[in-house]
Amino acid sequence: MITNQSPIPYSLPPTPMLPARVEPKIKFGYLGVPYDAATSIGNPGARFGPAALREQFRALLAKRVVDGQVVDMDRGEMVDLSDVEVADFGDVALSFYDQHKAIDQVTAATRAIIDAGHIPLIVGGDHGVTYPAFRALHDATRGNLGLIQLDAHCDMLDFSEKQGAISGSSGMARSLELGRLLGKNMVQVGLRGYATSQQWGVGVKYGVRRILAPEFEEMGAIEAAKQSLAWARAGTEKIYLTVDIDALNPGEAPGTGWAEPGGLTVQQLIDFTRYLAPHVDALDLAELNPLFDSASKQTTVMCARLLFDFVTMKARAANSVSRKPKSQRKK
Ligand SMILES: [Mn+2]
Repeated sequence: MITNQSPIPYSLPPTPMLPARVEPKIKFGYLGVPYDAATSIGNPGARFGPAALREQFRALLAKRVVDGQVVDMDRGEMVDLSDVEVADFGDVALSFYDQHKAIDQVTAATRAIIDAGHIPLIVGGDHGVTYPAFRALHDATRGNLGLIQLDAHCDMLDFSEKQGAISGSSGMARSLELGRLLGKNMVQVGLRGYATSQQWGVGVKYGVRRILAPEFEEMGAIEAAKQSLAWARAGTEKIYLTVDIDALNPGEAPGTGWAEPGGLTVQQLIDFTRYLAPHVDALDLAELNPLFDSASKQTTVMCARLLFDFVTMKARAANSVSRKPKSQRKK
């Protein structure tokens, strides 16, 4: 007889990555989703992303934050992180034999982070992570939601014999079917190369907004971020941001599942994310693949920077709203 042991879907209580020095005002929750069974058509290895990024992110926080303070050199400004907590919720204990069970586990674990009052930082794994994590935010919210997706690809596969209906290629189609993500509040940024007419057509059918990679280049990162935010926030309660590493030029970010030619620069991604961060309620990073990263781990280090930016920009926005009069802010 097989004993049906219920898996532990996440680590509670979480362990601190950046402990708050006073009562925390903003809390972030790092959750790994070490799953890449849904990308069997690309490079395998995204399952090692959460552990690799955890190590880099933890080290970066430990090295650069002293006494709760860090200097944001992109702005030449001190950022007070003394009331900011970054907690590690561990990795989801995933089912590897039942994909539906696995995505339910990701939704439950993400929901636990939201319910604990932490802003989810969900780290894949393949891009199949977005649908179950976004579903947790959808379940926890009453109104409409916005979704901004940085990606080379649409991820709007309806069904295929190879990938079924749930995979790293179908997350955006499934998210649109949830009901309170309207096409006009979904923004796909960085699409390029070639897609099937089926996947392109899903976006057209729902009226999804798109900033294609050449358009992004033409607009610049800040204008693209402003436009994305305007679309995603119109009539919505919360905004979810998903970053597929293959949005970037693979020359700058080789550690990913599919080296799609062309793409955003790392600087553009940083500028885009920093602009949006104060308005984003949940973030996922997907398709970081340490097996294909360079010897210097440049893609993993870049992802740690992105998480750090997300934390400092949100902390800065929260503190400047509640503490500093406008006249004291640096122009
Ligand atoms: Mn993707």
